[in-house]
Parts: sequence; C-alpha cells; structure tokens
Amino acid sequence: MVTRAQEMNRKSSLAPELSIIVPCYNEAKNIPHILRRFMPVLKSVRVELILVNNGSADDTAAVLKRELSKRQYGFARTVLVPVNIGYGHGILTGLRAAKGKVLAYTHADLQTPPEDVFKAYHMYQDRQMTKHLVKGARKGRKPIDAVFTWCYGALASVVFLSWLHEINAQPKVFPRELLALLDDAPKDFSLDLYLLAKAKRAHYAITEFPVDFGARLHGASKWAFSPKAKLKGVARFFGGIFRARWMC
Ligand SMILES: Nc1nc2c(ncn2[C@@H]2O[C@H](COP(=O)(O)OP(=O)(O)OP(=O)(O)O)[C@@H](O)[C@H]2O)c(=O)[nH]1
Ligand SMILES: [Mg+2]
Repeated sequence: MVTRAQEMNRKSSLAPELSIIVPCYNEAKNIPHILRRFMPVLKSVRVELILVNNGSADDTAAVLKRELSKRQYGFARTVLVPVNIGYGHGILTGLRAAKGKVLAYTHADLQTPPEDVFKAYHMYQDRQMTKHLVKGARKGRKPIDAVFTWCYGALASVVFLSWLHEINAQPKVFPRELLALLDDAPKDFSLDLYLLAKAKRAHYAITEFPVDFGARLHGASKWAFSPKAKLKGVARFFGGIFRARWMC
C-alpha cells in the first residue's frame, strides 16, 4: 500500500530534503530488497533515493528497469555509470546528480540497514549545524576485520595528522556544501577517507553513532571475495591512504 508520505515523495516538485545515494556494483539480487526496505522508512522526510548502476555486468540494469517502473517506488531513480572505474566514482556520480539539501550514501549489500540513514539524518537535523557530518561506526564485526579497520584508521590518522576512525563505515550524511570540496576526490575505495579528511580540515563536527553490521544479504563482497583478493584489497586500502593524502 502506498502511504501519504510516499505519495508526497512521488508527486512533489519541491527539491528533496535528503538525497540518498546507493552505489550498486553487480547487486541485482539486492536491489528489490533495497527498494522494499527503504519504502516504509521514508516517513515524513522528502527523499530521493538514487541507485547508481556503477558499470555492473550482471542483471542490475534489467532489475532496475523492472523495479523502478513500479508506482510505489516513485521516490527512487537510477543513474548509470557505463563502465566501472571504481567505488568512489560511482558515489560521486550519484552525489553530483542529487538534488537534496542534505546528501547521504550507504552500501547496496544492506549490511547497515536503511533505518540507519534516517537515524543519521535526524541526528544531523537535531544539531542544526551547517558544518556537520554524521557517520556510522560498526559493531559486532569479526575480530580480524575490526583489527584491520583499527590499523587502517591509525595509519590514516598519522598520515593526515587528524583522528580518523571507522572510515569505511556507513551511512554518511552531510550537507550539499561538502560536495564542492570533492572535485579532485579519488575514484576508488579511498573516497570515504578523503571525504572525512576534507570534512575535518574544513572544521566540520563529526558525529559517530553505533551501527549493527550484519552479513551481506545476497552475493559476495566485491573486493574480499577470496583470501588472495582480500590481501590485495588490504594492500590497496593502505596504499590509498598515501594517495588520498597526496590528493587532499
Ligand atoms: N568493490 C566495489 N564495490 C562497489 C563499486 N561500486 C559500488 N560498489 C558497492 O559498494 C559496496 C561495497 O561493499 P562490499 O564489497 O560488500 O565491501 P564492504 O562492505 O566494504 O566490505 P565487506 O562486506 O566487509 O567485505 C557494495 O554495496 C557494492 O555494490 C565498485 O566499483 N567496486
Ligand atoms: Mg559489504
């Protein structure tokens, strides 16, 4: 059933209050769940949901076409990146297409639930600050992953001379103005780090809140799909710290 808030989102010609970007890379099976899970949490917020097809090679395009033709998903649209050149590029493409005053992004694997984006948005609104970024901090992860994350944050903090923590945790919510600082942002996984570092340098307040981090709903991790790939990915992550510092 389509509620009043959802109907309002569908019909409204006003700019959305909040744009939520979900970069999708071969996430065909997760897309129907993303839409279904976002729908009931729209509540009274005027939202647009942008599902970025980030150069997927699976059925993502067909699934998006089918699902987005459904009337109840009028709050969502898609943006296509024809050829995949990285996670960061997908997010930036979605952010640049967004019309909201406040921008957010989260992952397509639903490891952090849609409700968290709204929780973060309300925290953002409550503090009524123009320079404010709200982000998740993952709980309940495997010890080895938590140790990796801690080391990544510690090295990034030393390199950037600023306390950076749970860098890749989602969701992230921030004002549109921050996008202007991302013109030269990296196109790979270091976008999360670059965004945080830029926000800190511009004296943004950072609010962190704990998020449950469950298992991916469908499919495999897009970077750590085998032990060898995970090792390579970890090396890329650490190398990305120095590249991001150079670009910042
Ligand atoms: N690796 C990768 N992911 C992308 C890209 N574009 C969008 N994504 C999305 O970004 C998210 C990355 O999530 P995962 O691959 O699960 O990685 P993660 O959540 O950081 O880490 P684990 O799930 O803990 O392995 C997924 O929702 C992907 O669909 C891309 O170009 N590369
Ligand atoms: Mg994941």
